[in-house]
Amino acid sequence: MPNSAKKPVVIVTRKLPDVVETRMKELFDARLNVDDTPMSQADLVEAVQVADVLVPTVTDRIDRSVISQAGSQLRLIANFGTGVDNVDLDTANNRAVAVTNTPGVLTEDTADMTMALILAVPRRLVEGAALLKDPNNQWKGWSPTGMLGHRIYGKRLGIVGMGRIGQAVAERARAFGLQIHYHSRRRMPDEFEQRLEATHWESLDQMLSRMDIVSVNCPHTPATYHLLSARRLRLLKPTAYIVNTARGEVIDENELARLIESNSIAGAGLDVFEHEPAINPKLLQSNRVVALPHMGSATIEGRIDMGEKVILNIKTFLDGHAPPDRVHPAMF
Ligand code: 8YV
Repeated sequence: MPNSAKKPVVIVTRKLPDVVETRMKELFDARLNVDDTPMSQADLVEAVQVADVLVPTVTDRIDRSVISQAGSQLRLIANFGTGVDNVDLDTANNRAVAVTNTPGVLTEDTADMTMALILAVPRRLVEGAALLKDPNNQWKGWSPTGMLGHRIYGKRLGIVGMGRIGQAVAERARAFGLQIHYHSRRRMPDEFEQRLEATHWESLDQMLSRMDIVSVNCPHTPATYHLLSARRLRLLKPTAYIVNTARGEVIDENELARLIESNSIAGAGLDVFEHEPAINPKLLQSNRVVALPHMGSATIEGRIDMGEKVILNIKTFLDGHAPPDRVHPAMF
């Protein structure tokens, strides 16, 4: 039977896992980016002039200029990702373009990566591995004072942002014997605080000055831009470590680099950067920094789940129902 109904045009800005793309091609008039070349602002404008639905990622800046040049057929921006700081939510809302994201499905992977960095930096995992892989391998065997790092058991972990990922980090960290502290817009229920023996700090400043490890797990919003400002970073103890798997913009990266360079903090585990893909070179030069290429949610399972969520949001929306992961400007 010929299908005379025109399928909605769905433009996907980056290459997604094959199974996700196959399903999108079945359901929609999907325009895919097979060679994964990031789209320029001009490409994005061209896309929103023909797409019914745009599927961008963190690498696309869907700003006021792009959205205001969209054709009237654009009705949904179904972000492939949880953070929506790449989308101008207010402009989308004013133009009656709905926005959805993919919460929940990358919580565990991102929390795992956070925990990996919490272990890797104080225990010098990357330095140790590099020592053996160095073609001029200088390792002379075990020594009582070789490769000494710092114990994490019993140390104070301060989690900035106790949303889904913050909570998943807290659960893991507790099992490793860390003391859980947190600063968050919303205080957690008593049950959570009691079970994890978690201490809530009303004052971020006070928490920062007392922590051994700080983990950033809040979204990037206008309110959290440089939340860890130069002033606040200077409150950290010189023995403190900082881990960020959220967004680079939450930390003043240049000040962090200065503090690392001057030994004013002990180290950093960074999966995200303020001006990706650019990274302050001082961070890359330091042995006390473990830097990763924004791979917190980079598991094939997670990326397929994210694609599934994108498809579900598009389908539900186009069928005339409220998509499960609709984002409203007031939520951020
Ligand atoms: C994603 C992320 O890989 O979902 C997020 O907010 O930061 C990442 O884990 C990326 O956003 C995909 O667009």
